[in-house]
Amino acid sequence: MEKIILHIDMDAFFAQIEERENPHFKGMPLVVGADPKGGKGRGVVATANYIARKYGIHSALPISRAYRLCPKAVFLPPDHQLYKRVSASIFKIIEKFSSTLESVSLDEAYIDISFLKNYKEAKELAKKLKAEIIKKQKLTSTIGIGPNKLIAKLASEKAKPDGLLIIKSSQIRKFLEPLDIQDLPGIGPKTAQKLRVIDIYTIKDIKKLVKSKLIEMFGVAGEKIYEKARGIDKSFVKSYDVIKSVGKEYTFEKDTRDPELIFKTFNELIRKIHKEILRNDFHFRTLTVICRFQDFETHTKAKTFKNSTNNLIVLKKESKKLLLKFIVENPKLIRLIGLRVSGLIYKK
Ligand code: TTP
Ligand code: MG
Repeated sequence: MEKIILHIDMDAFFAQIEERENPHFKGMPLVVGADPKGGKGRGVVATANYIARKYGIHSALPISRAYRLCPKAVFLPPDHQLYKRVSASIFKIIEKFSSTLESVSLDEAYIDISFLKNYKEAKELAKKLKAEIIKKQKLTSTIGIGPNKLIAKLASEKAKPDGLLIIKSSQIRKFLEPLDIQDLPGIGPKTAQKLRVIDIYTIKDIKKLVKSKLIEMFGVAGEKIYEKARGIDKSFVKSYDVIKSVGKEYTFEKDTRDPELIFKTFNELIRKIHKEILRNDFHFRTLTVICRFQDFETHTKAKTFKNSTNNLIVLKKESKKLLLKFIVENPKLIRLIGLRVSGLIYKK
């Protein structure tokens, strides 16, 4: 089945945080990085806000060049501790929208949202995610959505700043073809130069080259370029808890509060997870119940045992207790339920 992948990247991350912390800088060109020392400074630009970018200032540019391009800009040293704290808060928000999350950097992540039924729902989720980051952190982000990581990332790059762009499978060709070769991840300046020499400038041009030609030019990387130019990317969203836990989720056909249906489904999840635990000779210490409500709000409840276990009766009893709490505490309709066991120990 086709996947739905979401890529999120904060806009001008360090600079935007500095603007938030120092509102009097709003509307001015702002550069975060090394001290320009009146044009004599060494070191580089970490990032610049979008106003400063209009002067040609961007990440990794020597700070002395940035100073020459716009001497009146506000130049600030980076406050990494602050950015890390903000990043952690943002990831806490993102996590609530999908348990399959891969963090790429402080301000960038992929989440797998294939549990949604269609792109309309994906758009809704993306809007909520953006809105929650604005509400809780007063920061704008950009989201790209597509059938794989490559397309999701390229979509968000295209939509920056404060954007949301969805590229469905049927739109990939039209979206990719006009892009510059260097827009394609994996094509750096050197690869691009070799391609330009043979009059290849756009992704559409790349498609004129047969696979063997690309392999001849770039080795294994050539094959990847061939695939990417066609929007093909088979890589997974590498959730860090994938191996450390066993989990299953189920999205109901229709949001529900029918206890019979909910518990019947839950029993099924328990049975599947238990089977997987036994098959892998795992014992677990923590179990987590996940409940997503009709408005996508996702909550988890967890219980950690003193000793690890693989006992079905314990799993059933304790996880159902947690699920029951959700139902009692919250009157909203339920969209998805999930169960995960973690703190796994291999015991034969
Ligand atoms: P990016 O997401 O690449 O850039 P950005 O968030 O500033 O701008 P946008 O996404 O809107 O294009 O990087 C995130 C942060 O990482 C950035 O704010 C600063 C830091 N960074 C560096 O310190 N050096 C670099 O060369 C890059 C690219 C980023
Ligand atoms: Mg960013």
